[in-house]
Parts: sequence; C-alpha cells; structure tokens
Amino acid sequence: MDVVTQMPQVATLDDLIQELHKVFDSDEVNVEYVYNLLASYKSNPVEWKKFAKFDRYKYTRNLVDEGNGKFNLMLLCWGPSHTSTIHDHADAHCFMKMLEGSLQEVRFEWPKGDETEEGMVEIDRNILKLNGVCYINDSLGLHRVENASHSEGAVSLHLYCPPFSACQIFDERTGKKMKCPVTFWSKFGKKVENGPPKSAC
Ligand code: CSS
Ligand code: FE2
Repeated sequence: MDVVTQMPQVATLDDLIQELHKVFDSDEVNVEYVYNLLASYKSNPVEWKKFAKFDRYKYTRNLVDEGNGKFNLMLLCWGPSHTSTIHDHADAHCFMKMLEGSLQEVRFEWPKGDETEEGMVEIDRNILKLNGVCYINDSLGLHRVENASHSEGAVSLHLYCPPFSACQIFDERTGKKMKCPVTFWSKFGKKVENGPPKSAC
C-alpha cells in the first residue's frame, strides 16, 4: 500500500460519505483505512447540523446514510450528562468520531457467566476529543459512552458495519444482559414520527 492509500484525506462530509461507499463496496473491511478516513475529516457543523437533533432526556440516533446496505452512518446527539448503557455491537465494526464536544468511553470485559456477584470489570477509559476517532468490536469488549459535561452537548458520528437493529445491554452490577432494539430519532434529517419508542440503549 502506498502513502496515499494509507493516509486518505477528505475535505467535506459528502466526500467522506462518497469515499465510504467506495471502501465498503468490497466485502473486506480495512479497519485502519476507515479509521484514517474518518480521522481525516475535520468537523464542519454547517455540513452536519441538519442531522443534529437533540432530545432533552436521552441521546438521539439520527440516520445520515444507509451505505448501500453495507453500513449505517449516523449522528448521535448527546445532551449534557446523557449516557448510554453498557452494550455490545452485535458482531459489527463500530467506528465513532467526535464532531462536537467531548465524550468519555468506558470499556468493560464481557461478563464471565450469566450473572456475577462481583459486577462488571472495567478495562479502559478514554476521553474522545473533537475530531478524534475510536474503534470497537465485540472481540475488544463492551463499552459505555458518556457525556460527562453537565452543561455542554456533544455530537458524534457513528459507522456500524454491517448495520444492526438490536444489540445486548448489560447491568454493571450483575453483568446480566438483555436484548435491546436500537431505533432512529430521525432519518435523513427528518424526525421519525409515530415510530417505535426511543431506543433504551
Ligand atoms: N451503541 C450506541 C452508541 S455508543 S457506540 C448506539 O448506537 O446507540
Ligand atoms: Fe457502542
């Protein structure tokens, strides 16, 4: 691989999406390439604000692109103190890039049995800053994502490949897991009306 293919550059969100379509046309996912591609995009709110819809009570999932069925690209909008549960990624690749504000990622080991008395084991903690990218899949563990700010919102861009509509969520104290549907608050900039209830993940 030459330097150009190792270090891709995209100038706009549209360019990024176009490039992602090319990359995911193949059935092999080059994790490093996608990571670098996402890292090369410098967040420009003008390009993504039409997708950024916040809710007062819970972070929202806003679909940006369906990636020809190969991946889902979405904006997640986190109000102050909003947090996800501990979850897996349904055997998918998960890339996450900060577009605004900052988030904390807390990683956990998979629980050993169905339920444990010790609670779940934390393995890592990362602060994701503007334009930073993080990657996880089920072999790397589980995580919880938190907007630790009590006053500022945060916006992150997520790419899941392949797309999934349910994942597992875990109770930190017991490791007990539950299946959880994941739903969209908006699709392509339009609020999903009368849709299923908000994702509980
Ligand atoms: N799993 C969360 C975000 S953290 S990767 C979601 O997509 O709803
Ligand atoms: Fe996640």
